[in-house]
Amino acid sequence: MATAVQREPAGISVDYVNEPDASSRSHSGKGTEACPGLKLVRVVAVSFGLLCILQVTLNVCLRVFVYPPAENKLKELTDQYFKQGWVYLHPGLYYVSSTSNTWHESRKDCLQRQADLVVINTKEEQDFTRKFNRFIWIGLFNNTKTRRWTWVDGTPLTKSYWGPEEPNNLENNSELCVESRFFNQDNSWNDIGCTNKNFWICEKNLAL
Ligand code: MMA
Ligand code: CA
Repeated sequence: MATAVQREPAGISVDYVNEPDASSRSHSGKGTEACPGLKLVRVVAVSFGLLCILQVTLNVCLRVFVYPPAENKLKELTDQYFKQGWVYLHPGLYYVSSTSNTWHESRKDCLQRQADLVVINTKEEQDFTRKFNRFIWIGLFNNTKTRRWTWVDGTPLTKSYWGPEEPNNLENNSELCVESRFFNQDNSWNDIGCTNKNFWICEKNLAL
């Protein structure tokens, strides 16, 4: 607080020029003195506000950088696979070959891609195999030990889409592999010798 000293011939007196007068001093001090809890309330309120802002910022950062929403994750993943020629058809990823090969070589190619020949569990998957107007190997084969049609994932055949008169084991009693052949029909499967050369579809299931 600035002070000024005035010298007067009659004696020395000190006048507080810039000091508020007594009445205003007592008035300004009155708020906090009369209500000392108010300052504490203000501090608490401001701290709470700051904490809220911090929390929101933290949540946004976690959302964006650490735990992005599932859709973002899926988008990132499918974008990566798309570049390598995979197609996303919920809930799996499918790779359609651009060359043809035997059933076993085709399966080997899928395994090298950390996938396997397609296992058809839904009508959507069945229709997908017909879209390409080609003979396509699927992951179904005749297990010579059990003599049952078996999927490459080990599950037995329940819902099937055999073409008319199929499976007929026509070729020398050795039609042990399955292709999607009659692509113009809902029921497109044919049993056929495994050494024939076809295009193939690999399937990879995303563990999300
Ligand atoms: C071929 C062969 C068979 C299939 C018949 C259908 C002539 O044999 O692909 O597996 O059942 O065609 O006509
Ligand atoms: Ca056949």
